[in-house]
Amino acid sequence: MNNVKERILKALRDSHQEGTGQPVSGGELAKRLGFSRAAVWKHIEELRRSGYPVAASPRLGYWLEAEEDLVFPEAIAETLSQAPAGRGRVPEWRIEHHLSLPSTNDRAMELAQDGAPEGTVVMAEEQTRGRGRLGRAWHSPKGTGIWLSTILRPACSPAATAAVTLVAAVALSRAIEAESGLRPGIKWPNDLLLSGRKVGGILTEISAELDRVNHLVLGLGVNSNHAAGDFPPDLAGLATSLRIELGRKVSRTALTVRILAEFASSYQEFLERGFASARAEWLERSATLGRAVVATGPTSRLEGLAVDLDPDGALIIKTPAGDLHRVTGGEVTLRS
Ligand code: BT5
Repeated sequence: MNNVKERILKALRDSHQEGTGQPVSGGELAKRLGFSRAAVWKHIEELRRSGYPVAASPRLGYWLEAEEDLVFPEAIAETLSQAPAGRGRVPEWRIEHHLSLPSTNDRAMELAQDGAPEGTVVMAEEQTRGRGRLGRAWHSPKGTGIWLSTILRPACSPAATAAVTLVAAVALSRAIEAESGLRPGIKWPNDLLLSGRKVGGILTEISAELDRVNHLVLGLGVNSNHAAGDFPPDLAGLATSLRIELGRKVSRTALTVRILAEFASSYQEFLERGFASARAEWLERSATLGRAVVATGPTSRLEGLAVDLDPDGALIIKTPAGDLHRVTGGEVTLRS
């Protein structure tokens, strides 16, 4: 988005946040930005065409409708630069915000290939081809969730990056709890569950050589503001949103700030001390341990009890015969 539009959005948002709920008059905007009223009008029209709900009244001026449904990239960057927890290894988040993309992971992968730095974040209001693992689809309709991917460049082996998904799951669960009071359980390796239904998922993709990671793209999806009827029939019994669980909408901007801040500090700790500290919290937040599970791989099927998470992040399953197995990939289903 260009600078002028960001400044107009900021002026509208500031007036909203001051709690006055007052529209900003065209004259006032023109004065603040140093433009003519006609130029302000033109930019507002463009904002509206790109999907921003700017309301206008000839007598009152302009204001934003449904503020909690909008993500403000500049507000996210500004708040993060002030939050101590946001100053982890990632010195500066650089946020690229789109109204629509096929997949934020695809865009982040392209940017990473072109040399974009660690901390580059791609967000989209909607994804038209959002992806889960193993070629599965991720339902990402407009304005109802957080669809975000970030580029990381950890100096570690490809094998060690599996733990980044688990570190991110802990950070995501923590951020959701801080923002909503709800405490999602983590289902190994990448699902976040509330009331037994999926509220978020993580897709980690890497570009690597045999012993060295070039870059990693961490994709996070959180269903924040879906109403019950917003899920397609095939997800109706499987998925939930923070709004459904809480009975009110959440601010996607505030939640995004929390997610990035929590992740920055967890990631720094992971780089300095390895997976140990996240592991302890993963165990506390786990929705998998102590449950009867079925682990399926391309050619294998294992039933048993999930009993532990090993120091590398592999799930330990105990079969009815008492054997312990390490599971490092594939699918794990909870049995009721
Ligand atoms: C995941 O895959 O859970 C990873 C999801 C990652 C999504 C983010 S959004 C930003 C970034 N850009 C992308 O393109 N992707 C990432 P997996 O464990 O394979 O789960 C996929 C399964 O979850 C699907 O087969 C559905 O059953 C279910 N599902 C799809 N959309 C869902 C949604 N919005 N909420 C809950 N469940 C969903």
